[in-house]
Amino acid sequence: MNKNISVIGVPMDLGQSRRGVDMGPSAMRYAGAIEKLTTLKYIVKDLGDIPINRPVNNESTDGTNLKNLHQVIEANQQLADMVDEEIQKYNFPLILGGDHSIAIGSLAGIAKHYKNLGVIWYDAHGDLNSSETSPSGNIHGMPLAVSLGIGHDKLVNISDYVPKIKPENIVIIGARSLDPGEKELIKEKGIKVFTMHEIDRLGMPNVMSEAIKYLKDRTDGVHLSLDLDGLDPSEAPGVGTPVLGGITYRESHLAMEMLEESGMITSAEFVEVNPILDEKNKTATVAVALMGSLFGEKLN
Ligand code: B3U
Ligand code: MN
Ligand code: MN
Repeated sequence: MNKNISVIGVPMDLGQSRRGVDMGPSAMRYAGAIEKLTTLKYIVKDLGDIPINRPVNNESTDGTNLKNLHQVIEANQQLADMVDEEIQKYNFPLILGGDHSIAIGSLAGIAKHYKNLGVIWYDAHGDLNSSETSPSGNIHGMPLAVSLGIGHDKLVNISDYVPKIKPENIVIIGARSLDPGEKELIKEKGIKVFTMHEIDRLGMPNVMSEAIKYLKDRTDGVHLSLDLDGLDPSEAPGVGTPVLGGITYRESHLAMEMLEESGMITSAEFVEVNPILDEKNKTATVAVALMGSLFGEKLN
C-alpha cells in the first residue's frame, strides 16, 4: 500500500434529510483516525475539511426532486479537484464523509487516473437511483448511478467527463435494501452484487475472495467506498438509514484484512457516520477500527 495518505474531510449532510452526518469527519478524527494511521507507519497529511455552503431557503433543486442539488454539485467539484491533486502527488486519498453523495466527487477525482477503476461498494443500499427512480430525492442514494453516467446532467458532468466507471468494474457488498429501479439497473448492466443472502450462504471469506479475484482480472486500481450502514445497526447504530440484518463487525474486519492482503486498494472513503444518531461515538470508532485493518493493522 502507498505509504503517503492524504486525509480529506467532507462535512456534508445535504445529500439526504437527516442532519448530523456533517459531523462524521470530526467524529472519526476524534475516534483516532489520524493517530491510528500514523501508528501504522504511514506518512499522514490531514488536509482538513472542505468548506460546505449551506443552502439559502432550501431552493436549489433545479426544478427536480433532487435535494440541495447546487450545493451537492459545488461540494463534489471541490472534492474532485482536491482528490485529483493528491493523486497527482502520488498520495493515497482517504476521504471522510459526510453522506454518501460525496462519492460522486471522490470518483470524479480518482477515475481519470485509471483506465479501469474498480469500485467496492460496501453498503446496505445500491445507491443506484436517479431522479426518476428515487423514492426520496436524496442524492446520497444516487452516487453509483451518477458515476456510471446516469442521472442529472450537472451531476454526471462533474470534472467534465462521463462516465467515471464501468458497470463491470463494480462489486456491491452487503446489499439488503434495493429499490425496484435499482434492481432493474443491476440486471440491465450486469453489476456484480453480493447481497446478504450471498454473504450468509457463502460466508464472508468466500465472498471477498471472489470479489478480489473478479476485480483483479479487470482493473488497474480499486476504490473502496464504505458506507457504515453496510454493517448491522446493532454494531454501527450511528447512520441515517439503518437496515437490519447487516454485515457484522468481525466479518467487516476480515473483509478489510483481505483487501489489505490483496494490495489492490488505491483509494478509500468512509461515509454516513452520524454522531447525533450514534451511541457514544461507537460508529466512528468502528470506522476507525476498520481503517486499521484496511491499512494493515495485525493482531500478531
Ligand atoms: N434507496 C433509498 C434509501 C437509501 C439509499 N441510500 C441510503 N438510503 N443511505 C434512496 O433514498 O435512494
Ligand atoms: Mn450508501
Ligand atoms: Mn447505505
